[in-house]
Amino acid sequence: TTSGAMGSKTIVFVIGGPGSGKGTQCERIVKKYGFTHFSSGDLLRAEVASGSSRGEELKAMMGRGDLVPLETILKLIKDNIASQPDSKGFLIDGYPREVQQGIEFEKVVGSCTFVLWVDVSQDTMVKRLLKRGETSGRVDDNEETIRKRLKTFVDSTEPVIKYYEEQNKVKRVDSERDVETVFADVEKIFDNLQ
Ligand code: B4P
Repeated sequence: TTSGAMGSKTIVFVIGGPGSGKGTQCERIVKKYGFTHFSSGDLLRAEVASGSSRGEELKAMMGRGDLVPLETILKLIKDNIASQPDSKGFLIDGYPREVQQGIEFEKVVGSCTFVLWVDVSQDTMVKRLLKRGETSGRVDDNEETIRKRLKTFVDSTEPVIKYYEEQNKVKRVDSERDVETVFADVEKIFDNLQ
């Protein structure tokens, strides 16, 4: 079933905890399958980098490990999707992070084809983020914020997985393993789409 402005285009929501490997897998998917990739975190960091006063507020929220307001992130994603009318499909990475974000997106943009759930233990997430924090310069890759991001994931984003599981739309990959091994499982999912 399709709805909204997108007709029958493939829309994949990529969901996983902080440091689960979503961004990493999305890069590979784009290279192999040619989807258009939007990372909600990258879009927000670009907004922060623009130096607007709005950006300053967003930076503070992200630095606390909080979710930014639904309207802000939905508008960024919607505008970016609208700018790529010829794309064959979209990977929406890091969105929805709360059930309401999913509901609003499907109302105004289009229905999600499936959810790719990049699943990994909390211990592994913390380890990967601390390692990245040594070089990333990200305001949120420090121990205190990482703990808060994990809590936000459990409280707000795990219900998203449940919401789409009830619609039989979730495809899970075990991201505990190295990047190539995880991607081999991702390939099985995307090969079956063609
Ligand atoms: P994001 O930018 O989405 O941050 P993230 O969860 O850390 O994911 P990222 O894609 O960067 O990292 P990945 O797991 O691939 O969000 C940042 C903040 O923005 C949020 O906290 C929130 O404040 C805000 N935000 C974003 N979306 C929002 C929304 N929809 N609504 C409201 N607010 C929103 O990789 C992590 C590390 O692990 C990397 O260093 C990578 O090299 C490594 N790694 C990955 N896979 C690995 C593997 N298999 N083995 C070993 N290492 C691996």
